[in-house]
Order: sequence, then structure tokens, then C-alpha cells
Amino acid sequence: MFDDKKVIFSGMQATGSITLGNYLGALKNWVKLNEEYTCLYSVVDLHSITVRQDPAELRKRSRALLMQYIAAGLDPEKNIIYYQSHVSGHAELGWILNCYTYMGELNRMTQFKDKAAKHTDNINAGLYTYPALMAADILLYQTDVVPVGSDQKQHLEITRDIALRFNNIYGDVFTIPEPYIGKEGARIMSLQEPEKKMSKSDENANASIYLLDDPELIKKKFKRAVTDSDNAIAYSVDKPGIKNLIDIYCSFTGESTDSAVAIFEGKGYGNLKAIVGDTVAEGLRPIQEKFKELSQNSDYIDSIIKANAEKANYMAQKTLRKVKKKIGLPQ
Ligand code: ATP
Ligand code: LTN
Repeated sequence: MFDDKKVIFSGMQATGSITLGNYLGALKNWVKLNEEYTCLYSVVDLHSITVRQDPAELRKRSRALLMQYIAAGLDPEKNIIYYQSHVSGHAELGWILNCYTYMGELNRMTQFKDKAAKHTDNINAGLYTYPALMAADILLYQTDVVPVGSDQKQHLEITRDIALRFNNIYGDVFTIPEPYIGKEGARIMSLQEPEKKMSKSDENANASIYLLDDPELIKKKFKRAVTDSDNAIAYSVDKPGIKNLIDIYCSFTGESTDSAVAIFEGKGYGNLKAIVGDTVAEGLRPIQEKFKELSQNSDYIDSIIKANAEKANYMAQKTLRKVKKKIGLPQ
């Protein structure tokens, strides 16, 4: 819509430090896709406050998250990297789309059910209507493709349903977005409870590898990874711990599952954990170095934040004007 290139939008919440799950499920694919598309990558800070946050921590984490996008390989001159709260169109369209989203649809959202169960003292309306704001993030930029991990599939489906509903009433207002869910890394599991996805807000720090973890700590966490009482290496749903380690290894090395199993077969769990630990520690080293470099260049980060919010705002206003006109808000 904005030039000949198709549009990509994706985001992460500033609820903690980026995990290996976020990296392999989303960020790594963002870097891969960034040549052929107009890409917007947002730190979705408005989504983060659906769970209670400490203000100083949220500010710090949001900036660190934005810097990790860049450190992982996204060029801020070529990609629009910005804070969601700096573009007021997200909240505006979010409200409008709330009015085109049914409670019956929201009731089915598994992320809401999981988070409500985890935060029983704060089941707020924002947590419930989170998907309408996410739909706004995506539809605001006439997005064609949304690269996410498989846990976001349901949110993409509701986004498409809302967009189709809106278009049916008012004509072709929104582009209908497609999810992009990578083959490997789509769902990285917790190292401590491999039946559960790795999550940046997990209280158990041993369950997640963080992008900025020290290499020695990464190796240690892999050594402590929960597997099973058997010692035979196989890629199977009955062995979620081993399957997860093999998935992580393949995501980093580009090896196929079969050849990874052949490499590790007969070598025991200890060996597998050590090799995966070394591979990840080495694989993350360049990102960590770049992050350190960026940390010393605060003015540069400030200028990126400002310039990119302006670009995003310009794009957002185009859609917002169209939407407001269609639904009859006074011009
Ligand atoms: P939280 O713990 O606060 O729910 P999260 O770790 O689930 O956070 P998000 O910010 O919600 O992370 O998600 C950012 C991106 O990372 C999304 O595209 C999501 O699909 C992807 N993602 C999150 N966890 C995983 C995982 N374990 N495996 C693969 N992709 C993941
Ligand atoms: N809901 C996502 C984060 C998110 C997002 C988005 C992802 C908010 N808005 C728009 C892609 C596109 C999550 O919880 N992982």
C-alpha cells in the first residue's frame, strides 16, 4: 500500500528479557525477511501493562528490548523499530476494533485463559481485549505478513476475522494479513518443564535462556535441562526434553532433525546437553557483543526511537483517517 513492497508487522511485549523462544520463534525470522518487505517491529509496551509492571523496570526493559532487536540484526535504518505507545494510532484503532470484536470470540482465547489463571488478582479488561489491540497493531499498517511463534496463531485468526468483518460492512479497508510461522523454532519449550513453552515471564530463571545470558550461564542451564530417565536419543513427542534440545540445535545449525539425531545417537544425554549449550552460547555471542556496543551509544538509540516513531505514525495516520471516515466519525 505504501510503496511497492509488502508490509510486515510484528512485536514483542516488554515483559522480560528476550528468551531463546522469542529469538528462534520470531526475531530470527524477522531478520531473515527484512530485505523484501517494508518491516515494522514494535516493542508492544501497551500490551505489557495488561500484566502489572514496575514502571522503572518497564522503561528499562522496553529500551533493552528495542536494542536487542537491533543487536540481533535488524537494521534500524531499513526497518521501522519503535515503541507502540509512541504511535497513538494503535490505541485509537484498538478502541474502534473493540467495537467490532465479540465477547464470544475473546472467550475462546487460550492466552487470556492462561494469563488469567496466572494472575488471578488482576484479571483486567485490557487482558481480555488484548486481541483487539493486537489486531489494531497489525491492521493499522495494512500488514501482509506477521512473523510469530505458533502460540500466536489464534490471535492472528481473530485479527483476520475482525478485518474481514470490518471489510464486509465498509468495503476494502484492511489488508487481510497472513501469519508466518517458521518451521523450526516455532515453539521452544521450557528447559525445566518441557511440556510448557519457554516464556520470558517465567519465574524460574533456569527454565529460559535469555539472549543476554552470560555464555557460562547458558551452558550451565543446558546441563541442568530436564530430560527423562532413559538415556536413548530420539526425536519423539514422548521425549519432550530431548526433542526440544534437538529443535534448538537444528535452529542454530540449520541441520535437519534426522541428521541431528544421527550425530547424537548413542552418545548420551550429557553429551547432547553440552553440545547444544556450546552451540547456543557461541551462536548468541555476536548479538551480545553488538548489544554492548549499542549500550554505549545512547544518543544513537534516542535518534532511532524518534525517527522511527515518526515514520510509523505517518503510515498509521493514513489507515486511521480512512477508518474514521468509513465509520462516520466527523472529519
Ligand atoms: P510472556 O511470557 O510475557 O507471555 P512471551 O515469552 O510469550 O512473553 P511475547 O512477547 O508474548 O513473549 O512474544 C514475542 C514473540 O515470541 C511472539 O511472536 C511469540 O509467538 C514468540 N514466542 C514466544 N514464546 C515462544 C516460544 N517458546 N517458542 C517460539 N516462539 C515464541
Ligand atoms: N500478542 C503477542 C505480541 C504482539 C504481537 C502484535 C505480535 C502484540 N501485538 C502484533 C505480532 C503482531 C504475544 O503475546 N506474543
